Amino acid sequence: MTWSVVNDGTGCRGSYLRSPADRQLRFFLVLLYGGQIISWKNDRREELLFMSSKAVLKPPNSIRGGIPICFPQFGNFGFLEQHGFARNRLWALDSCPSPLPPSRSNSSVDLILKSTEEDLKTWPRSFELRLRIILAPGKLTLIPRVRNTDTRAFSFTFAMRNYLSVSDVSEVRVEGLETLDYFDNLMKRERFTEQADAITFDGEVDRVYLSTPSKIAIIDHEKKRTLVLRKGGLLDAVVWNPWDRKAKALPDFGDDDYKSMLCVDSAAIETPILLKSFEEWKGWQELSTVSSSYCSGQLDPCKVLYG
Ligand code: TA6
Repeated sequence: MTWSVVNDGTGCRGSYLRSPADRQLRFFLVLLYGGQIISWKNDRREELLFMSSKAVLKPPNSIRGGIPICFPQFGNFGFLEQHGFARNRLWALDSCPSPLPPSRSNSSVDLILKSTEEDLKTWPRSFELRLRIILAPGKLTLIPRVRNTDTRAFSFTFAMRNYLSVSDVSEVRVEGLETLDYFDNLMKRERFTEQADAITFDGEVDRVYLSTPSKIAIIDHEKKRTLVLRKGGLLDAVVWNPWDRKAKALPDFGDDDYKSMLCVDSAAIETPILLKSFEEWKGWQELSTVSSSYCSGQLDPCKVLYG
């Protein structure tokens, strides 16, 4: 299995990594710009990730779709730019990734982002952010690691923002977050407790769910497909859909795009991650597809969530 590096020749977009199409392995595209996965397809070549119809794939903008990395700050939970700067930086191939347990899949790639003189002006802490991406049949695993290469301790918040492609968001259910507390970003981050037995969507939602279980199911009735998000080292989860008014207000978001996307992120927000000098933090998330849904009666969300 070989990876190919494609440079789009404009030079300003950095390079693509594309795994050659293989019946067993899924199509997959990651940009060095933002260290961002922008496409993941299943063996029916259906795109599983959302990309805005108005996305701009050029610096300095962040790319509205795929899986951007929010670091060293999530949202406006701090003094830095919204969602930090990692998503607006050119990452590199990590030619000598520090060891990780071998993955069963032979389709993995390692990316790295190191703090630059420029970064140190806005966030005076030196770091190395590594991202291992592993592709396996029906599964996409991301393993981020942050090493504090500074002489002082620092803390950060973090998220892997999963822009998921859905058939019709008003028909989607998210299970696994019931009864949890959450910060509502639409209500000045006031804290509430989820009363519903599943999250459904009929308007803008922008919430940070706190200390969630490690499994969350995103059930797409129409596509008879459930996406299962498993995560570790990332206690929180963000659920976001801008709905119509916010979609119109976002320049890089198509007016109707909100109908076919949902963000369900793995995150560390409520309790920032503290790293002493030369310490390293590791998190992980795995997205996998289960091809059935409630109405087929074949899928019992409880089985998905609780095994
Ligand atoms: O999910 C949280 C959030 O901060 C929302 O409030 C909304 O602004 C969204 O992220 C999009 O942020 P972005 O900077 O990508 O436009």
